[in-house]
Amino acid sequence: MTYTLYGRPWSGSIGVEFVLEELAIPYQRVLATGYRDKVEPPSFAEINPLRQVPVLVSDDGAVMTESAAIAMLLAQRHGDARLLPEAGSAQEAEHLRWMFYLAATVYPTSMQIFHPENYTDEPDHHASIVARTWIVLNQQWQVLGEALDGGLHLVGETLTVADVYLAMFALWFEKMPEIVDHASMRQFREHHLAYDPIARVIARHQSGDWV
Ligand SMILES: N[C@@H](CCC(=O)N[C@@H](CS)C(=O)NCC(=O)O)C(=O)O
Repeated sequence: MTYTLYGRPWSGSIGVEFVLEELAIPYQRVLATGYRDKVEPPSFAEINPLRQVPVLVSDDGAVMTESAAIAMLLAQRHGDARLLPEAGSAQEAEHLRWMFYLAATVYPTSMQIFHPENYTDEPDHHASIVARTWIVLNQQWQVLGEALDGGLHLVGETLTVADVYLAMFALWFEKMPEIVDHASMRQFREHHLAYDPIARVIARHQSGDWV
């Protein structure tokens, strides 16, 4: 099966790219821009009425949205499920918990920092929203750092899709001075962002050769 990934450089689609590359799944990228007014390509608004990326379209036409769900689906379908803990194990439950935490808690908090304009009509309020949200994000960072506890994996001793997905957030905040410096998160970031295929995806974004 091959896929089409609708995304934008450095956006939430990069976490899906990490998974696709890690599992060596063939895919093509389509740049989706102008999500507010002028959507490019125009078909993107029909594919995802929310006009958000990432969107993954399978070659049978099936549309999948929600970055964490896409990542989990790919991990289930490909690579003999090696990125997922054993079905029925305690680690499976733990893994599910972290995937939801990242998608439902850390992701929206991140968006509030990057796009305060989506949370108020008052430009004067942007700075205070962002400042308050940094406190929230840094609490979440501590929680993640404590879960890692000096290790390189959120769950168990091997790479799971939760690690690959967490690498996206580690990348987003890598160079931001406001992020709390947690030793475990720093070690996680240094290891996983330098790990090929994640490093290969990042290099492609850095080179501007996204599509
Ligand atoms: N819950 C969604 C969130 C996706 C999301 O917020 N994507 C951002 C880019 S990182 C976007 O397309 N924002 C445009 C908008 O929300 O209007 C997911 O995990 O895929």
